[in-house]
Amino acid sequence: MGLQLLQQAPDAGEAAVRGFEALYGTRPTTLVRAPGRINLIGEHIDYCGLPVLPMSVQRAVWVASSPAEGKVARIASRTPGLESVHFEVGPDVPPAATGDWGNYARAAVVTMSREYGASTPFDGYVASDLPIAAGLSSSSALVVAVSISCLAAEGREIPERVRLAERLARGERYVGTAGGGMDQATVLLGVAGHALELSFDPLHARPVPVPGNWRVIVAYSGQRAEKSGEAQGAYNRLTRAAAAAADHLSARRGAGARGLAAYGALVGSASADALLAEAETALDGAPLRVFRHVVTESDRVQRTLAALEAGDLPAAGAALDGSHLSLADNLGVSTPALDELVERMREAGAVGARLTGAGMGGCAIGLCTADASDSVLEAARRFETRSGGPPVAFVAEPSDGARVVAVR
Ligand code: NG1
Repeated sequence: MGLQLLQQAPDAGEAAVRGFEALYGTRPTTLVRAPGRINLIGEHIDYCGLPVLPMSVQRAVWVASSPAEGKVARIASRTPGLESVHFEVGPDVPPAATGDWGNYARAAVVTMSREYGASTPFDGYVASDLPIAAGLSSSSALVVAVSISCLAAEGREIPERVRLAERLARGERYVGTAGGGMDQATVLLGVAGHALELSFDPLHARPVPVPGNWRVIVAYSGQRAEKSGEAQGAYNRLTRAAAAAADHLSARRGAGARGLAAYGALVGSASADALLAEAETALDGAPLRVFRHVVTESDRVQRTLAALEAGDLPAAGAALDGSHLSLADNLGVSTPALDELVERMREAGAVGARLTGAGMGGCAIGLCTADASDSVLEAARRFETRSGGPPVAFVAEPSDGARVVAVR
């Protein structure tokens, strides 16, 4: 089924090359593919430095590019939601208004300039078969693809990937979201057929094979998951509440670590139940709810990891269901559409389902056996048709991380 969908999808790589030729009148010298990702589990905890379990998928953002004369990088697209931008290559490009997608391209070039000394202007053209602003990390895929294109204009190859992912996680904060490091790492470090156990500070990626009879269905809630304006504010408030909670508990214990950096030691110090009991006496309001989510979600990541390694699909499904509930109840980042979508997938045979990514719109995933995948996919498609959004539903195929592809 996944393969059929891939064949039906427009060849976005070819579209990037053709778009480039039509606009600039020459053949591009470089073509970069940067995949999107789903997060199997471990939501809203990467910014606490806690391990997460995402996988890169077959849908990707593609950038065709060539070095240019002058000082300006031009990045064009006809993909809805991605308008063309141009700006001088350098370390101090000012961001445009919050929510302007061009800020992701600026973030990439500013980071390449600051961290790798990039200074060569380039022309680029973006095409994508990854839905934009749907919670599948189109933003980080774009950041990674533009970064690699920027270095290619200087004649350089993809630098050491773990370091690059860490630098881009910091670099993407240029757009105003206090994000964690999951997305850039998954886009760069994905391995076909595998999920990634990602741990942070320092970043480490351990590929974990996905059992052959497991399927992950991805479907769209019909609501954009755009991190501009209100959604960006809500995301940043969650990170502040998470920091306040850890800060308070850590200080109470007389421990040295503060804020988000305190989570590693806190979570390692006691069971989830013991930590929650301690938090109930010390915290209230948003910090208590967010802490409850972080601690239980971290525990669910470990359970899912064990289930993945043991091929225990029901155990993984139960963890996914628990994650969705906590994201809805403790963090308030689900929506009625996401709640209904996960319910429809469960009814159709998913052993577990949850929103994926930051939430507040975007996509959900349903975990099922290969046998149940047609029925879950059908249910997801029926939901998408009813919700009136673009048809997105597909079977996720864990794919390799970003790469430079020969221009055909
Ligand atoms: P998405 O779903 O791509 O907006 C965001 C953050 C992640 C992570 C998730 C929630 C960015 C670039 N990405 O992802 O780091 O915190 O939310 O788990 O900010």
